[in-house]
Amino acid sequence: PPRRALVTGASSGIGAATVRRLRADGWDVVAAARRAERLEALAAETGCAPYALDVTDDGAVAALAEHLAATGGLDALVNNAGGALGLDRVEDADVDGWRQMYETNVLGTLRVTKALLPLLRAAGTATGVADVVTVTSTAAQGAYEGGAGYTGAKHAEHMLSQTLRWEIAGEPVRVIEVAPGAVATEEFSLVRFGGDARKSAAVYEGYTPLAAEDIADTIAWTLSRPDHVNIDLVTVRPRAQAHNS
Ligand code: NJP
Repeated sequence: PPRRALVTGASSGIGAATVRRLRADGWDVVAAARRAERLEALAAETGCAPYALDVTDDGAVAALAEHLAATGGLDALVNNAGGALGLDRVEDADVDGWRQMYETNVLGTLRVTKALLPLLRAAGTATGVADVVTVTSTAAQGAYEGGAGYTGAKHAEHMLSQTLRWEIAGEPVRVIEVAPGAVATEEFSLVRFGGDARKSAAVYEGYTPLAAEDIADTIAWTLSRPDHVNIDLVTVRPRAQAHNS
C-alpha cells in the first residue's frame, strides 16, 4: 500500500509544493492548514486529503492524531507550518507577534510531533522506517538585524529536531531537518517584501530566491533515502545568498 504523509502548512508555499511532489512520488498525503478552501483546491488538483488544522490548538491536534490513528496511521510527518512575524529590531519588538510566532513555529511543531510520534513509531516498527521532517531556516544559523524573534523560533525548532533524534536513536523513526534560505512564497513576498516575490526579492537582495519546489525536492529526497540513512540537516540556499536573513 502507498505510504502516508502529513504536511502541515500545506495551503501555500513550501507546504503546497511538498504535497504536489509527494503525491507525484506516490504517497497518500494529508494536507493540513487553516485555510480550508485552499486545501480543497489542492485536493481537487492532486488527490491529497484536505484537513483543516490550526497547529496552535491542542484539541485540534489531539483530534488529528485520533483521525490518523483511525484511518491507517502515518509514515511521515512534515512539520512545515510557520513563518516570520515581527521582523523588528529588539527595541521595537511586538511581544504579541513573538508570542504568535513561537506558538506556531515552536510549540506547533512540538504539539504535532508529540501527538503523532506514537503513530510514526508504530508505522516504523511495521514497515522498517518512518520520518519526521521539520522545516527550519538558515535563520537558525545566525543573527541578523530585525531577526531575533524569527531566528530564536527557528533555533528552538532546530534544537527540538536535533534533540529528538538523540532521544529516539535506535528506533525506526528518522528525524530530519531541512533549512531553507530565501524561498519565493507568500511569506517571503507578502510578509517580508510586500509585493511580487521574485521581483521584490531580486530588487531587495540582488539575487533570485529559491522556488518552493526546490525545498519540496529536498524533502522528497530525504524521505527517499534507504532505511538505514538519516539525513540530519540539509541547508538549501540561493546560490548568491551569502547571509542568514
Ligand atoms: O510560507 P507560506 P512558506 N496552523 O506563508 C501555515 C519556513 N521558511 O511556505 O493556516 C496551521 O506560504 C499556512 O497556512 P494557513 C517558514 O518559517 C520559509 O515560506 O492556511 N498552519 C501556510 O500554509 C515555514 O516554517 C522561508 O494560513 C499554519 C504555511 O503555514 C515554512 O518555511 C525561508 C498556521 C505558511 O506558508 C513554510 O513557509 C526559510 C497555523 N497556526 C524558512 N500558521 C522563505 N519563504 O523564505 C501558518 O528559511 N500556517
